[in-house]
Amino acid sequence: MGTAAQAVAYERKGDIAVLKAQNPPVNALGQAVRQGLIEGIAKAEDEGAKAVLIYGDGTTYFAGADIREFGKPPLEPYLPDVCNRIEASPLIVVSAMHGTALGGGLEIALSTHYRIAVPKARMGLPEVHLGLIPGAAGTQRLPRLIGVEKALDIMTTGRQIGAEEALSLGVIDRVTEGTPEEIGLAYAEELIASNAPRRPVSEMPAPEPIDWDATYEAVLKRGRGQISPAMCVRAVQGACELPFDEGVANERRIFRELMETDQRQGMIHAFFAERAVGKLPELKGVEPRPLAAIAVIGGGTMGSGIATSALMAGLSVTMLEMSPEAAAKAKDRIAGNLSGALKRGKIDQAGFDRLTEQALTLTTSYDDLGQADLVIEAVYEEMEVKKEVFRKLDAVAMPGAVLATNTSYLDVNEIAAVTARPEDVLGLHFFSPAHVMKLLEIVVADRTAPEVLATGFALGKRMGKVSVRAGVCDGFIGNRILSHYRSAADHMILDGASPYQIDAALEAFGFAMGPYAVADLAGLDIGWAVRKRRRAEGLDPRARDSTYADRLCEAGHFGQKTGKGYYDYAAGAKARVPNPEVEPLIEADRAAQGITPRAFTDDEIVRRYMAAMVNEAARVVGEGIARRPLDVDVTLLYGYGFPRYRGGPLKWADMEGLPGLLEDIRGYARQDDYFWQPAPLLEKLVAEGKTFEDLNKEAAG
Ligand code: T1G
Repeated sequence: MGTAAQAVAYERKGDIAVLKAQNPPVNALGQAVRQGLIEGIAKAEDEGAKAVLIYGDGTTYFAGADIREFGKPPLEPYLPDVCNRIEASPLIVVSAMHGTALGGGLEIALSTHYRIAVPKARMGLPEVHLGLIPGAAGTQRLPRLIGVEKALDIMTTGRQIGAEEALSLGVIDRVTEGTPEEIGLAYAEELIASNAPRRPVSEMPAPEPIDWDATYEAVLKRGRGQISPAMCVRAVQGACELPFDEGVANERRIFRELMETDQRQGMIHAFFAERAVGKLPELKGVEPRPLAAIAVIGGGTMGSGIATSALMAGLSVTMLEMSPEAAAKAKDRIAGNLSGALKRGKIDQAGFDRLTEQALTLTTSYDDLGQADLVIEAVYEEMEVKKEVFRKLDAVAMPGAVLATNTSYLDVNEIAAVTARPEDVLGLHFFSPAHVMKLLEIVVADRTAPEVLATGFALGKRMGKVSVRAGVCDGFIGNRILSHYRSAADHMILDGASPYQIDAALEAFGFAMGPYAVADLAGLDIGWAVRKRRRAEGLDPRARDSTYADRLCEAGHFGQKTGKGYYDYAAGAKARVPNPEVEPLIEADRAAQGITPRAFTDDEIVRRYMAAMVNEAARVVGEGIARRPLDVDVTLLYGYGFPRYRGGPLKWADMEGLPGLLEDIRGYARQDDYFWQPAPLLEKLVAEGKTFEDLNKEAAG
């Protein structure tokens, strides 16, 4: 980052001293930037300037404290002191904001006396997404500016607000077109000319109090175990009940406590992991192929979702269905998806019309796929059906077109082998609903060319996905691990636990939904088909099997879509009413297997469930199906509802301690040495005293 003077350039423009942050890529408030601001303010005062303008060079105003400094000894000047120094200046200090003024960035702006932004600027206090709270008096200044309720909404959700919303809330004073420097200088000159007063926010009256305990409890419940949003309430309470400086000290105490938590470690890990996951050595210097027009084969739920996501990413889409009627149904599904996006404000009416009328083409002929840069098949999940599609594709797709299968577990090598261009084939495993779920597993077959992999990542980026490279195996990364930890749960049911206790225990651990509620949502017939396939392929005689779930499906109970599954949905999904038919089926299964049920504690349920997840994840990394442990973490965070504040299963395992987990697994193996074989990688790490994070660091080089 260089010296303070390099990090914050100082320039006089008449009576105005301009402090321009120069710390690419996001003007993070690293030590040199903080020092540069302090020195710049002092210099402006010494030189007798009448106003100071602060803005960011490049793409954005300050995007926050430098997250890379977290967990290391803090360096002076501390950000709260920088804010106080700016605010205390006798000069008028103006912020001109563009890009994303986030966290400490917005806190710097709140310590200036006037704030102007370009229309596309966004801002917020996203510290809760890092397991923290604002730590540079944001919890003290923002409520003074806009009131407690609105300030808490911004802080506890960590959401970004646009310039217009910020203006209407009172966070900023002006929204003006132009460059930050232009609009900032003009505003500063106007303020000087009108002899405008300084406006230190800290000197504004303390905001009106609210019912702090009720608000704290409500926010804590909404956090599903994450604590920092609720701690924002206590910091803001200090803004109402304490003098400013004591309120800042209270905020700092809470901030420092949170800095030491596993939740902060987990969430910072998630932040960097979701950025590292797209950085693969084999992609370095590899140019993706052009991506303007894609085709989707199959307009069912998945195909329509994929088409919707591509349309919203600005790609033109040709949707192939088997008949005009099916094509029309696909168009209705896509229009339905897009009207949801319209309602959520993701697109406007003009965008909706353009996407449905111009960007989308329907066809029933493979001949119309000859211009597509990339084709994704999303047809019935049956190998022969997919092979037939790829034989036809091979005959019509233009040379260099990327041919992708959306299969969720079938062998991509086998599909590629029916074409004369296996190097152009890869898997693009979207998650349903494909236009909403961010996870995309990019499955690399043996012959997939590097630029085809790069094209998969480029498509994922265009669609706003978090893409993870996966090797070919049954279930790739996520579904393979899911299948294993679901089996651990099923085994616990056979041995005495109930699906309802398991769901409750895992929701207390932080999952949005327990495995049986998830199964009801996805459809029990999916798992039923997998179990039948696996039995047909031949189950290892040592593998534990169960029949209660099959009996439930045979009774026509597929979960939410049939009104009953593990739960009875007559009273609605949120009611979580157990289906009384389930327990007798479980008891019959136990009796048939001669099992005497025993009690499970919630802790044991979580421990076994997580041990199975970590053990299979270690296998998936050890076999190279996932490149690094962080790839598994990102997959489980973005596709399987793993609680973000725990960082992902392998980050959680590191923080829990690998030796203890391995000891548990070895203990479970004494009861079932088939299911609970310790993963070789886990044994190796424990033997070498290493962690999964060490592997991530080794992979980063
Ligand atoms: N510190 C350090 N590095 C950061 C960073 C930050 N705050 N923000 C981004 N980066 C890196 C990122 O790792 C990536 O690095 C590169 O910049 C581009 O990021 C006291 C304590 C700003 C919206 O939480 O939300 O202030 O991979 O790929 O998609 O109260 O980055 O290139 O090596 O995400 O254009 C609060 C976090 C901090 C903002 C830009 N601020 N950043 O998105 O680029 S806590 C945040 C973002 C705080 C105070 C508290 C996004 C972005 P590399 P990118 P992008």
